[in-house]
Amino acid sequence: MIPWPARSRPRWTRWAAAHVPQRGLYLGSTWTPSRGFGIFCSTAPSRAASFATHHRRGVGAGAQEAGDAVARIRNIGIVAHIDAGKTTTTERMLFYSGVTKRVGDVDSGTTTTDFMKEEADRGITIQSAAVSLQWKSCDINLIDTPGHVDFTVEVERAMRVVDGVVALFDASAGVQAQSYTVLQQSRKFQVPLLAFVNKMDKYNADFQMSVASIRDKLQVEPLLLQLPLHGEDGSFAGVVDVLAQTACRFGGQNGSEVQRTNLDEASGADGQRASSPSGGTGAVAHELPHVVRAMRSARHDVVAQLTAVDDTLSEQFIEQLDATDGDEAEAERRLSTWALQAAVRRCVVHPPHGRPPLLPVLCGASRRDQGVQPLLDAITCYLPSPADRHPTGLTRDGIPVALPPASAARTVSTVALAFKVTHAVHPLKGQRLPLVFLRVYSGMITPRAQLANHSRGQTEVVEKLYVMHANQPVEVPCLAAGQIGAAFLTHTYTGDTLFAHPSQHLLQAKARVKKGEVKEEVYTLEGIDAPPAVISFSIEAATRNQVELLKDALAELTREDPSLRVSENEQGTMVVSGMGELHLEIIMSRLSNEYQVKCRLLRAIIEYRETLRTTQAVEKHVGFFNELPYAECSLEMRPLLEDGERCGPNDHCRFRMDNAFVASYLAGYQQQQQQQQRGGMSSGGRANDVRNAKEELRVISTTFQSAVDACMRLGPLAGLPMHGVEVVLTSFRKTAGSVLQGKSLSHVARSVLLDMLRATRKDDLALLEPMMEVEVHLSEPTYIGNVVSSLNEHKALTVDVQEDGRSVKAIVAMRNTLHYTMELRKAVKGHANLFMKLHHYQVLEEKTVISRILKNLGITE
Ligand SMILES: Nc1nc2c(ncn2[C@@H]2O[C@H](COP(=O)(O)OP(=O)(O)OP(=O)(O)O)[C@@H](O)[C@H]2O)c(=O)[nH]1
Ligand SMILES: [Mg+2]
Repeated sequence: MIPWPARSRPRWTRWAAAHVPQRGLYLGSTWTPSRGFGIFCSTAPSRAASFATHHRRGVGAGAQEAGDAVARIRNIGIVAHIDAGKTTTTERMLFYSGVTKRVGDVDSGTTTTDFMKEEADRGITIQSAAVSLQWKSCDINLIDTPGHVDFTVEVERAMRVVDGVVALFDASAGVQAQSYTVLQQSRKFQVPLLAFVNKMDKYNADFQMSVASIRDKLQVEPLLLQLPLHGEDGSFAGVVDVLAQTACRFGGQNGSEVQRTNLDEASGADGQRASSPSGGTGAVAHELPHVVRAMRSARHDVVAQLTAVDDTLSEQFIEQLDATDGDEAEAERRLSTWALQAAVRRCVVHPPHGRPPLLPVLCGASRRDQGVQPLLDAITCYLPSPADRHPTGLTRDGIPVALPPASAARTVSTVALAFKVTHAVHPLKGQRLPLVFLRVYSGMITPRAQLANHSRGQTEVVEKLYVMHANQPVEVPCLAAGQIGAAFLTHTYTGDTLFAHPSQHLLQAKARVKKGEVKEEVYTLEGIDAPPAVISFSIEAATRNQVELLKDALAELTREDPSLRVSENEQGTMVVSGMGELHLEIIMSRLSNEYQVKCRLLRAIIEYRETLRTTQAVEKHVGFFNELPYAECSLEMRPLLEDGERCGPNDHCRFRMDNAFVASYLAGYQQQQQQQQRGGMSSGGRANDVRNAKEELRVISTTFQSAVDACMRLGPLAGLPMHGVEVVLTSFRKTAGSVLQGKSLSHVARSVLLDMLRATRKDDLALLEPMMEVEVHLSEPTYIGNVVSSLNEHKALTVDVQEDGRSVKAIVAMRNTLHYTMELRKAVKGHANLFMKLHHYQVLEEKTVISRILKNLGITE
């Protein structure tokens, strides 16, 4: 649920079209729980007024205006490793664009986007939060995401709906573990990127090292659009804009005044002299010649990188070469800032094929109010609008199809994706209801619209529409293509697609088929995947009265957070599974603070598994149905263990048919039919026979696969789920009837599999334990020894200190990682970040541990 802070009660703002520009008055109406609706006016273009103007562009606007409005939208995500400064940068963006009147601070818990109590208390982001601002005639919708690995689903769903990403890096650390992960997520959705090397003010900041690590670790070609500018004492003093050939310094209240010095004209052709200010306030006496030289060299590199991939810029460069009699330096100088910026935009929005993508790199220090305005300029200038993106949809058969370009025209079908759910008190109904965040891809959603949820086969009626400003909803008259907003919806979950078709015209998209392109109906958009949980605990309500409250609260929380799972085991104990200790710690805190539920986590549940050590076979087993022999089959159960001791996390139990068996089954079918033909019986043709045989094989395969799924849930050794087993069908023959029936065959498949499992000797089985990959990153490398010894104390299987000397990777049994986060923090005095994920399952050999597990499961040897 959205935890409304005590100091700012929910204020639902409803905007009438009431902007009176001549007199500078902005009118609106608000709803507060205590006072109801009221009209107010302001002399400043407040945040809500700007929303109103922005959203009015969609309503009743002509096609041209609506198209322009889409082109002016920038839906942007800010991603990075934990603590890189995403929230601090967002806070500066809100301030410079006039949305906030003061700059909030992460360390004192006063930022706009970290509004949850848990976020303010810990100084970290837990949930992604959306804010909107206007910058240079663009409407920027910004999603500030968390950097901690436990909240990775928040990044995943933000990446799914944004059109561009700003990736932040800590200038003293370069690419860190989670920066790599979040960038992989953005690549998955092919979202164009900008890089911002933050914290340039730190004593150990190293711009060149950061750029090198971006190049090496992310396999991109950095495009240095800025260089850091240092003061006489060596401290960070601003940025050099390589394309515009200016030096930018930031002064005034919180760096809100940008002073630009032209480096090109004033420095003269020899690059020796100083410069005079151009634009901005405050004059800068001179720039050092080495700054000018560095800028020229960087500009030369940028031109070379861009002309290598962009034909338009190459042509412009050749024209300049002709005009300057082949003087390359002069031709480069004559390329306008605008031409270079346009080329950067083309390369970012449509990355060149067959070579590493170009990644524009900017730098700054948000906490020192340096470099954020140029970053906003770069967002508007280089990142795509919804009109530049070509999202894909899926047909009813799951075939990917390209959606038509984003259009808000009334004749176009409306399609939107629900990417996040929170709970809030409905302003009119007074009840807590799911508030669903939507990204509109096509058409327009208006109040009272009826939307079909194809993902769930339900229909929803939208009442009112909102744009969220962190935890403050602002009512808007519509949500048009390209926009991000929210509505109270009952049946919609994260990842669901909502549709409305004008006059029953289905949304058509182009699908590529062998003979060209055909129009296909778009049925859903691609959903949002939740990562598998890595840690489970049993949870118990403090009193009997609290049990139902706990269940209801967990139901709400799982709806909000798809990476949280709640289940009940065979003993009726409730089990919560999540992405790590911090994730579950936050859930417990929310249960107590938001839901006032008293409960506690009991034991950690280690997800042990069972597996097979040696191949088991059954020959010509006759399966019965209704006491009559139905089919005769031969099966093998084969272990998927590597080196007899480990298997991957995705080596789930599976079924397949032996290739030789499939070939002989098809051949046998044909032979049988030929014999029947010779005996004078009609078979309907050879092609038909093969089709029937293939259909039978399909039925056999799906039936055996579901039998494997069902039978392997309880292993024969300790009743634990089985993992890493492959069941192979080596022969099959029907002994009764002519048509294979799924139900009868399923009975046979299950009984033969259960017989095989029961007959397996204990020595041929083993317990598997989950092994975690633990990654520790240190901000202070002196603690590396403490980390290595603490990992060894926790019986790590392997410990590798990484090349950078400040991170360690280790493989540790999950049972030894419980509470490790807290212990590690103490050992290194808070200078470490720890990330864990399931690495593999390992055969458990320690007799004492095995007997303890069996005892805990109520099995005595
Ligand atoms: N020295 C320095 N510190 C900074 C800068 N930007 C942010 N910080 C500090 O870095 C810490 C983390 O900042 P956040 O803005 O919370 O970082 P984040 O990336 O949002 O962190 P998560 O959301 O928790 O992943 C805070 O203590 C900030 O004050 C900067 O430019 N220079
Ligand atoms: Mg943050």
